[in-house]
Amino acid sequence: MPTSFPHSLTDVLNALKDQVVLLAGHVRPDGDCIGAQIALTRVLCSQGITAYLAQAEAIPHILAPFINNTPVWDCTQGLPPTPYALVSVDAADRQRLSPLFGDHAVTALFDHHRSTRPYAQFNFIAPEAAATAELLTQLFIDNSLPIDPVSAQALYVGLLTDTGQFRHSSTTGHTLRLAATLLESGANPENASHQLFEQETLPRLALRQHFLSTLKLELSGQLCVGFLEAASYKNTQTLPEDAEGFVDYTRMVQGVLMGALIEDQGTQVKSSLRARSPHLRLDILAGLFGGGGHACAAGFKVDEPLSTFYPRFLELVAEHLKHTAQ
Ligand SMILES: [Mn+2]
Repeated sequence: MPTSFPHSLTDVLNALKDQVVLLAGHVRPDGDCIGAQIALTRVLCSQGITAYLAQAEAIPHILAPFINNTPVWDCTQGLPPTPYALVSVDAADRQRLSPLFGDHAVTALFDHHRSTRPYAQFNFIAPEAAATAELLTQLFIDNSLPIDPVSAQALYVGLLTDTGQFRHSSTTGHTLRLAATLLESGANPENASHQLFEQETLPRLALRQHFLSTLKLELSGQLCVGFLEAASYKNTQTLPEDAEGFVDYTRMVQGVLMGALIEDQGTQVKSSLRARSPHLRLDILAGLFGGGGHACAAGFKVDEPLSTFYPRFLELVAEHLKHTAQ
C-alpha cells in the first residue's frame, strides 16, 4: 500500500489540537467503520486530544462490545455545545455521514473506497487498502502512534469484516502482515470471531431462512438475487442490521458471476452487490444507480418501486456483464 498522502498525520494532529473532535463514520455502520472510529478516537485521545466516537444511530449490538472504554458522544442526544472538529472514517462521500452533522466542515477523512473524492481539509484516501482499518493501522505504525489492545482488536475487526474473514480478493500479504502486527498488539482473533459470527438468535436464523427461500437465478445463471422487504423483518421480529452478510449467499451459488440482495422498501429499492471477480467492477455498476463501493462489493439505493426497478436492473446488469465478464 503506498503510504504517500498530500498531508502527514502530524498535520492532522496539529490541526485537531485544543479542539473537541467527533469521529464519525458512515450511516448503517459496519465492522470496519466502527473499528476505525474506535481506534482513531483512542489514538487521538492518547495524543492529548479531546476526541469522541460520534454515535449518530444505534450501534449494531455485535459491534458495541468492541467499543470498551472508548469515549462516545451520543449525537442523537445533541451535538457538543462548543465548536467541534469533525473527522470521518470509511465514508466515501459527505452524504454517507449522518444528516445530524448538517453541513459541518470535515477536517480529515480516512477512507478506502474507489469512488472517494476529497471532501475534507486533510484527505487520506487509499483505494488499494482492504479496509479503512488497514489504512489506519499503517498510518499509526508509520507515525509511531500507540495501538493499545482495544484499538488493536477494533482494527482487527475492521480487517476481518471488510475482507470477508480474509477471503475477498482485497486481502493482500500486506493486509495479513498488518493483522499479525495487530495480534502482537493485543488483538484476539478467537474473541473477535466469537463476538462477530457466533451470536445468532432464532429470529435472525428465521430471517436467514426466509431470505434463502427467495434466492433465484437470473440471466442464464450468471446472477443470483435474493429479496427482503419490510414484512421480512416484521414477521421474524428482526431489524435490517440482522441481515448483515446475507448478500454473500447470492455469490456462493455455483456458476454465478455476481449476486444481489434487493431490499424492497416500498417507494425505494436498496441493493447490495457482490462479484466473484474484481473484473466485474461493481463500483461502476452501482454508480449507474447513483451508488458506489468496491470492485467486488458495492451498493446503491434508488427512489423507484421494485416493479419498475427490477427489469431495468436486469437489463443494466446483463449489459455490464457483457463488457466486464471474462
Ligand atoms: Mn470499509
